[in-house]
Amino acid sequence: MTQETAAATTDAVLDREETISRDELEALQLSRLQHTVAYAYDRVPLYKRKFDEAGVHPADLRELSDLGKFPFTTKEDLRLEYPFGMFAVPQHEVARIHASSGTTGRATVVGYTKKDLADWAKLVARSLRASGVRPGMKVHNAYGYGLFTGGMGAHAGAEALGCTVIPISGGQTERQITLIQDFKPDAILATPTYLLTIADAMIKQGIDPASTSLKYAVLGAEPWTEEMRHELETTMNLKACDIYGLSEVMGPGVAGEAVETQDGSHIWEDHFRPEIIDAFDPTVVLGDGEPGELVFTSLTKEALPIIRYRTKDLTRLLPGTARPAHRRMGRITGRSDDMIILRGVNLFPSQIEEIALRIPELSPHFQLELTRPEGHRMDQMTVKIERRDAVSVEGAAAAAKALQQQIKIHVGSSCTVDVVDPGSLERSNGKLRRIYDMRPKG
Ligand code: DLL
Repeated sequence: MTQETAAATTDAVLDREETISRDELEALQLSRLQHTVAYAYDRVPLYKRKFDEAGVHPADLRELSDLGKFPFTTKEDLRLEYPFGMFAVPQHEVARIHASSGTTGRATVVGYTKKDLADWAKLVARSLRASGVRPGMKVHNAYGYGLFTGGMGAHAGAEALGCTVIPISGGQTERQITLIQDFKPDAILATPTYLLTIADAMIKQGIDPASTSLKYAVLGAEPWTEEMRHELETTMNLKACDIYGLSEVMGPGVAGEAVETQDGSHIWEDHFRPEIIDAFDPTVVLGDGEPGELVFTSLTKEALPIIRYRTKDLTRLLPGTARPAHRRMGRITGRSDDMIILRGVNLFPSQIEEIALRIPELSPHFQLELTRPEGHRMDQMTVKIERRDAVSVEGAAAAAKALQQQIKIHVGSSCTVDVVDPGSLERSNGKLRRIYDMRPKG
């Protein structure tokens, strides 16, 4: 597709790299990859040590497939090098630091040079534009500001695109609703579960969520399903697209979804080289289309070059569509460390979301409780899920039975379903916790 035709189909001026051919893109990837690998080796002791131990040298990278010879980087590496051991530039060249809180152990710290920040803003702008956002639009940014990359990352991208940004951050849902009513934004940026919280709170206040000025939602930072997209689009009368990213690789905007196809996020491959590996045998690099763990190598980052970072996110690579040279990623089914193993069956919360939302009596508000009752050797799972407002108690009982059966059929696990009153489960303010693990430790 030429630049003109691409621009015509999307009614926007695209970056040149969005419209180049796959061959041209791969040539760019190779030269950027060769640079990054040498740069990381020369500047970050951890990479030098790991490459030396693995017996590989930057000069061994002659073609893209040679990347498979290089060792992986993990979250543990970043933790061990806490706080700044992975930085490839002196501290005075680091313009910004972000960090992930990390539920266990030390935080993961990431840094950006001025150029990194400019590239990041450009890629978030590219993602937002793909998802329908245009210069001049008002953008309500409900991703959390602070050390989390969501708020400031999305903010800078919306500004770079030429939007008017409303930096509300996450939480204070009543206030969010007032500002949506008063400022009349065109687009909202939030986690899918937080947008659900906002829609829900609107209904409670007697406001029809479909009546607002919002036309686009760009949602990410947690797994969500096509069923959740349908739920949000119909309740709020808007177009909802996915945005993906992670702090270690950059933040939001590693990949973004096109509103005209809504078929998964395009990975911006001029800045990141993705691979899919077998999560259980990482020596196996899988082909396009095959499900496994997503791995990224940065191609342009200065402060924190990242080589073969194991994301733990499970998905697959698909051919590019709206941006033909850039491959898409399928929806993230879950993280390998969020996988529930219930009596030998692997299960992710997103599977429950998918099944539950097909049952009209049930709402998208649910949580999974894992227990191991006294004297039992087997784990048990209870799905606590709210019924929809208008549903009777008898209707709810039938829905519970249906959900239990559907989970047994589609996932293969037996579980208990507890349908609870509307509004009784905790609401999301950002990334929602779905799993409550109450099993005895050890
Ligand atoms: O969540 C960055 C981000 C902010 C992405 C805002 C999109 C929007 P972290 O806190 O480092 O960064 O968490 C990264 O969140 O490895 C995935 O497990 C998950 N994740 C992010 N985006 C998506 C998505 C930000 N679109 C981790 N779908 C990642 C599913 C997602 N999971």
